[in-house]
This record gives sequence, structure tokens and C-alpha cells, in this order.
Amino acid sequence: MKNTNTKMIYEELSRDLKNLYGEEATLENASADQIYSTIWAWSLKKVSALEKYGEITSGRKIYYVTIEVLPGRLLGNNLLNLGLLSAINIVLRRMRYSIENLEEMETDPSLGNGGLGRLGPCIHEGATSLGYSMECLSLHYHYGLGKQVFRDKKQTFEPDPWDLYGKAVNTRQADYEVELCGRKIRPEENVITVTGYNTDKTNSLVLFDTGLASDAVIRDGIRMDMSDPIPALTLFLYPDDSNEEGRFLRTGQEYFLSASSVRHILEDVEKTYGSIDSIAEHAVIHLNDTHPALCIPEMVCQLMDRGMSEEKSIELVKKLFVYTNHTILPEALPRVPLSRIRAVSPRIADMITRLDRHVREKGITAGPVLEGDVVNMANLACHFSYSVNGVAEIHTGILKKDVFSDMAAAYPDKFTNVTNGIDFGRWLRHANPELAWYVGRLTGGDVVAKPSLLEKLLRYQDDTAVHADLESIKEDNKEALAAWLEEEKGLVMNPKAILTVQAKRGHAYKRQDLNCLYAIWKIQEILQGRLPATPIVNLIAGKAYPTYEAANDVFHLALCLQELTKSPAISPWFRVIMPDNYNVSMAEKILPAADISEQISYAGTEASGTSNCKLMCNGAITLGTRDGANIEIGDLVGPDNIFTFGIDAKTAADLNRSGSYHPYDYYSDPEIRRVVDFIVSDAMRRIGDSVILERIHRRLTTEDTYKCLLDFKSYVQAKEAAFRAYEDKDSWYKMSLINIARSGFFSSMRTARQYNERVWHLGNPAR
Ligand code: 26V
Repeated sequence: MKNTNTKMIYEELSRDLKNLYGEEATLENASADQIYSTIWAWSLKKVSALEKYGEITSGRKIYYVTIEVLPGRLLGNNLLNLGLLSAINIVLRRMRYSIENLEEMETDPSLGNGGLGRLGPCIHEGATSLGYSMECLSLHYHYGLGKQVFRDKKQTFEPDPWDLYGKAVNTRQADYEVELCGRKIRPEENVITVTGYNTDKTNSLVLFDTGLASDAVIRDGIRMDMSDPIPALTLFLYPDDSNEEGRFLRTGQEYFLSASSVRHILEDVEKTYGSIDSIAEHAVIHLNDTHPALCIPEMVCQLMDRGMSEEKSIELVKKLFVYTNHTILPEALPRVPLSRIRAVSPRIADMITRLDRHVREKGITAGPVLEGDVVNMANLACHFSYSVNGVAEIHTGILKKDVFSDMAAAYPDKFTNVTNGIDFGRWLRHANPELAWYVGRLTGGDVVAKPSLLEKLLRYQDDTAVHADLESIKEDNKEALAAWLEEEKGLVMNPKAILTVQAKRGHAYKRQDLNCLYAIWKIQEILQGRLPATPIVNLIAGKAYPTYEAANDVFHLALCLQELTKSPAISPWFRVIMPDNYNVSMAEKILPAADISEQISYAGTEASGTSNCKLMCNGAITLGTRDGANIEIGDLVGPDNIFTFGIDAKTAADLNRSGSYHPYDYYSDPEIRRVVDFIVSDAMRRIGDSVILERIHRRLTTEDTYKCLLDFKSYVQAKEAAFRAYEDKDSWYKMSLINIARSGFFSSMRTARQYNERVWHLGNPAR
């Protein structure tokens, strides 16, 4: 499979270039664009040459259904997986190009918003590398979630087209039809081949499209005329659901995804095995969060259409489905009026009623599917899946003890935990080649293939020469990031500064506002002459749902602080930086440069987090609450190698229950008041929108749902302690090394293996 011979690669590329651009074209005189297109087409040829190995022959195949999917750029990742990346780089250097420059020409599909969207591809890579058969099923949103653009320090969105060059996406018309909103639709299946690390086996990402999307319904930005859901259905991820039309469209999307997935799976099994009789031996359907829960009633209907009795169909469904929950927030656990589902598909609405009755007739009173006219989608997913899991130990514990406690009692063996993982190929080797090469040398092995090898680094924890090397790698990454931010975003970042990063979806529970409160505190310190020993860059990045006012407001605050910290009285020591349109490829630049990983959610609310794992393997030290996977990071590295602050999840839950938290009690503290009042100071009003700033101030002082003011002092103390610790470079890079060494646990190959052992039970997978 592999051909790492650079001479041969050079010859193959020269030939392909001539085929594309004529006999005159040579690699030496070709434009960057021509070289890129040639390498892109060449890499796709190599990928498709592998495809014939990808057939399922034994064991179960995983069908992973997800409303969000963030595959990231393909070129570099595929070359890495094919074992061709280094050789290509040698060839390119001769022409004074590098793969990093060329990769910038590839679009980065924004088919997700954050960790949920990225998790699927990470697990997919892990599973593919292990030789498991796995298909990821999602929607072909033409314009993704949208491209985030800051205007007047406010988040706005524009359509974000992401068409991939050449044959990266193979489009085929499905043989089946689905029916929604009274229309019969023959879906398009857009297939992208997914490679694994160091394996001949490939898998597929299938993106369903109606084939009926129409740009004519797009108004300004990402607003649409949604009166007819069909032309709007596959244009955008998470269309505005602030009115009933929008909510109807979202339910339509969820049903289209579910119906297409079920039909696709049945067809795949029928084609491979001749019938669906033993489907449960051949397929496991993984509901990635609650959005695709309508797969369950759809599957029952489809099985009945194939002659199975209702009772048998339901029992079979219970052997097919597994459900991963990704949030405990009640507002994110969908409750959908049955009447809305009925308007999308009367048959599915009827089936939900019957499934609800089925549960009741079994004498199970836990977790009603139907609550009046409302469908509790998470309960539907729980009852009819044979496995339900959370994505970090604490999260699964909360699911069992709290959110689904009655279900956990009714089905004691159903609940399990599989802590999230990340793909080390992308997040270490590809994002941070210098570090990957260095740790590879120290550990003497391939840390992408076997991330547990990173443990071997521990023997160097007191080696000052290794500390110095890690420091120099970090400096290089900061230099590269600073240059990119300046060139692409017009943002000035001092590469000599300590870089603290909070990069994640904008949400109140993630507390970007707490980070902003620290920034204000620091600005006030600086203005009073108390200067940090090393300059600080406080980077915040992420997208918030366009209609989520509270999160949008906090982004406005962060952007005002970005403006304010440009002032010469502050900028030499402290800067807030907020680049727009954070995505996978930007993450690949930011995370390797970070010194501190900000994971500051209100304890008990962040299911897992995945940027914490990505930052950890790139040597950043976690500054975090005892929440999500932070807890497992803390257990792995020990309390001396993490900065923990704030109340724990139990205290938080008690406080939520008792309702005894009053932000005003904390606001009356003069130090906190000074910081909070700064939000509505003249200095801020001159920069920002007073209405928004006042709204933030009011929320913090009267509601403060996620108790920023309560954790504020402890956060400031921990952040300051981290900055002080940074001054002793040897002990800092010892911490950094310990974090890298212990990060192997978070490999998505471990996650995929555990899914297999605890959930999928594939039976005879390739590895
Ligand atoms: C969605 C929404 C939508 C409407 C407004 C409120 C709201 C709040 C939360 C969500 C979360 C959706 C699910 C999700 O993205 N979960 C994330 O999944 C990651 C992968 O498991 C995990 O690392 C994150 O902790 C979790 O937030």
C-alpha cells in the first residue's frame, strides 16, 4: 500500500500534473493552485485504491447517526494515514512549498458546532484504525452552521459553502424513498471515504441530501424563508428555531436524517446478507445524542413493512440501538410536541404513541415517552436502546443518579460510561508535528498508533534539557500562531506571552463570562500598576447558536475587551484575543500553542469536553473546575499538575436544589462589585453596545445561573497561581511533560475499543 519513495512520488505527481495542465507543466513552474489540485487528486486516487478492502465480511457494522459532523480538512489527514505525509513534504520542499501552505486551500466543512460534531470523526478514525466497520451518517448541509463574522463586535453568520474539490465526495441517488411533510423524496447519498491510521481498511461518511435544496429561500445571512421546509431542509445546520416554522424545520431535518439512515442501513444489510433476518447480528445503530431518536419509530415501521409483527419489530429494535447522551441540560434534552411530529410524518407520530403504550404495558412507569402531547425524545432513546452511555465518568454518574435515575433503576444493566477520546493523528501528529516527532524520538515508537507509549516520557520528567526542548517547541508553535493570526485575522499576539485558551461553543454554562470577569480584574490590576511578570494573551474562540442571546451577549463583552486591551496602557501586558470563525483547522493552529487550557464550566454541567483532551496532549496545563473529563485528567496527572478551582458538582447540585444562591450576596463584595460594574463603565460603553452590556450586568447580578460570582475569587486565585508557576520554566515543563505523558488515555482508539467491549459487541472485528 505504501510508497514512501520520494522519487516515485515526484514522478507520479509530475505525470498527473501534465495530465491535468498539459505537457508544458512541471512541478517547478506550476502555480500553488495547480500543485494543490494535483496532490489533492493524487491523494484521492490513493484513498480510492484502498476502498476495495473496506467491505464488511464478519461481525457487526456500526452505523453512527449524528446531526453534527466536523470532519476537518481531509488532505493532510489522509496523507498522514496513508503514510505519505513526510515523503510529500520532502517533495514539496524542493519546490519551496509545504503541505501546511497547500492545506490552507482546502475548505473546512462547518457541519457541526463543537465537541459533539468533532467526536464522531474522532471515534470514526479510531474505529477505522482498529479495523472496525463503521459508517457515519449525517446531513449534507450546503452552508453548514454558517461562517461566523464579527460586525460591530457582534456575532453574525454568513453561509459557509464547503464544496470539496474533485472526487472527494461521491454522490449517488438512493434506491429508496423517504416520505416527509406529505412528499416522497429520493435522497442523495454524498459519500466521503474515511481513512484510518496505518491501515488498508476504509470506512465512509454518508451525508444525506434531499436534492431539493434551493438558495432562493435564503434571505440575508443565514436567515431563510422556512414556510416550505423542503427547499430549506439541507441548507443550514441548526436553523433559527425561535419560531414554530423554524422548530418544524428542525424536526423535519431530524426525521429526514432518521428516515434516510434507517432505509440506508436496511438496504446495506439486505444487499450484503440477502435479507434482514439476522440484522441484529450484523448491525448496531448508534444514536449520537438525542437528535436522531426518530430512527427508533422509523425502524419499527420499516421492519413491519417487511412483514414482521409489531411486537417482534419492537423487540428487534431493542437489540439494534445504542444511545449516547451528550448533555444533562434540560433545555438541550428535546421535548417535541407530537402534533409537530405528526405534521412531518403521521405514521411516525402513531408509532410513538404505540411505543409509549408498549412501555406502559410492560409495567414500566419510569421515563414516560409521551408526557401529554409532548414526546420526551431522550426517554424514547433510553427505552428502546440496549445500551445508554455518558461520555465521562462524572457525566454518566449524573445520568444514573439524577437525569435518568428512574430509568437506571428500571434497567440496571443498561447504563455505562465511555469517556470521550480524540484522534491523536490529527490532534498531535498533524497539528503539532514538531512535538510529535520529538516525543516519538524520546519514546522510541509510534505514539499515534499506540498513544500509551507516551507514558515513557515520564522518565524524562526531571530532565532539564527535555524541558528546554519542550519550551522551544511551544515557542515555535506560538510564533506560527502569532504570524497566522496577524496575517489572516489582523490580530496581534505577542508570541513571547503566556497563552491561555478557552476554545469551545459559546454557552452560559461554559462561563466565557467568568473568563471575561478575570480579564477585567486583570485590566484593573494593570491600571493600578500591578503588572504580570510575563505578558498574558487570553484567547477566547468558538461559535454560539445565532439565536442564543445570553451567549451572544458574552461574545460581545469579550470582543469589547479585545478592543480595550489594544490600548497601549494595557496591551504590553495583557490582551484578550478573539478570532472569528473557530473551526477544526483553526483549532489545529491554536491548541498546540497554548500554555493553559481553560475548562471553567459550572461543575456538573459539561458532559465531558474534548478541547481539554486535545490541549492536554499538546502540553497545555488544565485550569479547570471538577467537571467532565477534567476530573479524569486530574486523576491521571495528579493534583500538582492541574490547577483546579471552584465548587464541586455535589455542592453545585445542592445549591441548585436549595435555591439559596443569590448573586447579590457576592456582588456586595467590593472587589467583585468593582469588576462587575466595569462592564457598564464609561470606558466599556464607549466601545460596546450599552443595551447589551447592561443586559450582561443585570444577568450577573440578579440571575447568574451558573454562579460565576461564587467561583470568581477561586478562579482568579487559580489563574494567578498558574501564571506564577509559569515563571519557573523547569517545573512548568515538567508539568507539561506529565500531561503529555498521561494523555494517551484519551485516544479515540481507546474510546472505540471500549465502545466495542461495553456497547457495540462487534464480534470478530479486524483488530
Ligand atoms: C445544546 C443546546 C441547544 C439549544 C440551547 C441549549 C443547548 C445546550 C447544550 C447543547 C448541547 C448539545 C450536545 C453537545 O454538544 N454536547 C457536547 O458533547 C461533547 C461530546 O461528547 C462533550 O464533550 C461536551 O461536554 C458536550 O457539551
